[in-house]
Amino acid sequence: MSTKQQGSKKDDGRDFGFVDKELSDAVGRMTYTDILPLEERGYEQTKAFLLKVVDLLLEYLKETFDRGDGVGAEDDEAHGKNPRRGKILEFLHPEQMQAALDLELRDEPRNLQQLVDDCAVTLKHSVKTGHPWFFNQLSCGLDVVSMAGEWLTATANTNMFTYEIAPVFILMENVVMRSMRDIIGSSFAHGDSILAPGGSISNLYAFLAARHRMFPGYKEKGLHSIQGQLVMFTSDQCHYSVRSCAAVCGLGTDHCVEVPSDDRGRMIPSELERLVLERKKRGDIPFFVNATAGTTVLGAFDPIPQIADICTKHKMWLHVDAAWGGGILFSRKYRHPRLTGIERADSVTWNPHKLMGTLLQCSTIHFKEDGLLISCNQMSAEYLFMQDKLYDVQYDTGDKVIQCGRHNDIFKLWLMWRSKGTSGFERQMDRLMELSEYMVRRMKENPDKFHLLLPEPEMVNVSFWYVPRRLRSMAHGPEREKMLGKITPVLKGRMMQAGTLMVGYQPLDDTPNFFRNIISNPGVKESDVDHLIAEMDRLGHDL
Ligand code: HLD
Repeated sequence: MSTKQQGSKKDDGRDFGFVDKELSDAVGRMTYTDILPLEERGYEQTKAFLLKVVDLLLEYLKETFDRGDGVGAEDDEAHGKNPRRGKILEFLHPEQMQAALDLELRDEPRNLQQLVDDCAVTLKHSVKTGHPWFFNQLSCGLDVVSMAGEWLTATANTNMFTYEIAPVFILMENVVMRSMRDIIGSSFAHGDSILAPGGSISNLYAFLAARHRMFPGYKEKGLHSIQGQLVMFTSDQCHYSVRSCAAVCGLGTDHCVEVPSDDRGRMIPSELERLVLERKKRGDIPFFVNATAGTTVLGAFDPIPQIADICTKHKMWLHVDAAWGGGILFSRKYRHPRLTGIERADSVTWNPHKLMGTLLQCSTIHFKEDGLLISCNQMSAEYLFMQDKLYDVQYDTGDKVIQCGRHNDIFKLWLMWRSKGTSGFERQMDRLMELSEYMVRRMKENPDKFHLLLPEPEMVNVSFWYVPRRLRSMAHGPEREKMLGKITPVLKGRMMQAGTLMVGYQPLDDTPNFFRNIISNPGVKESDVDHLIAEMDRLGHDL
């Protein structure tokens, strides 16, 4: 009897990689009741099943680093060339993907061979975000040590809310958070930190702590305890999550004031002060300023020292959203002037899953003042946070946060940091910046084909238009930008169909669509930048 349970034309994943995907017939026919935990004598078949899954993961890893040049995934003598060689993805439209995959849940159990095939099919159709030609997102790359950490985390499968059930991980969290605060600056040494599910929630924690610090009555009494309209300020280039704080926390987005930025995307401090005074004159209460260290599109750094002066003068909380740019703190070469003054902030968001390359997701929020998180968020759930436990309950973190269960996002970062050392992160940041400088240089060498929006980007964001042949002799101006803006998504579509390059694009205010390239994958080399330059031209010259 075949161990395969479905006879339809759906993709069975058998052509994914060259690894032998067949479990023995006996094990392949087994189901979940024959392995751990239900079958306590089922270790051998459990192991056989898991080793097959690990084989598939390693195959995916090989493909992730395969540029099609024989490095990474090997071809197989018996089966020929891997068709996914040098490809980031094989694009299918949602309805094609739907038709290709069997995703339906059934009443009956599926056997272990089917589950192995399910894993193969899933990996086969996934986008290899660790591929060196994937320049699409702020988080690119696949750090192998961090991945090993994630595997361990999944197996240890614990919740981070109490020391009781996560003793080692809680202590690691303390060590890593303290190290990150030390890097922000000595003024943060005695502060507090927590990991959050994403930078947006980290920013929300900053908002909540700031409001609690200034209006401690809000927690019990709510909106009526604040006599006046709270107002927050952020640049017009900030991450949209800052505006979301205003919506979620009852201010309303009208009271999240957008401060104009300069032509490089940096908040203009004199505009901030003007808008603060304007709101004060109306009787409002300006209380929170978000400075962005590394904007999403242009990678701009708001001038923190000047913004900090205004915050001090008007008694406002200063939050620095360094979700993106935080990694640069490691670099003595690039830290200044970009992040100069960050130690004057009251709170800092910093996402290791972006520039530092920790696996998704890993987001942190740091406070200068200790005790605020617990005082702001504590609900004292009696069934979890008993005060008469065997150990010092200060090690329980669950009552500092607005969620209850908290995923273990620390081990993969801790293990990665152990592997590189702090100096390794510094080298990584310097290398990413140097590679971005190389890309800018290469584009400047080809001014007919590439038009840079910023000739000297502050970070690893490189924003540009690709210029096809027919527009190369046209003078650059609003007319040509409009045409390039129409070509950009078409070229992106071609990249995805070819599967050989992924670069993000977007419009920005009145500027039509342009590409935003990100180098945050430490596996990228100069030759990958050269590939990008050549591939864009190959796919786009006739547009
Ligand atoms: O908000 C964003 C978060 C990420 C990320 O965590 O990779 C925006 C982007 O990426 C992005 O690539 O624009």
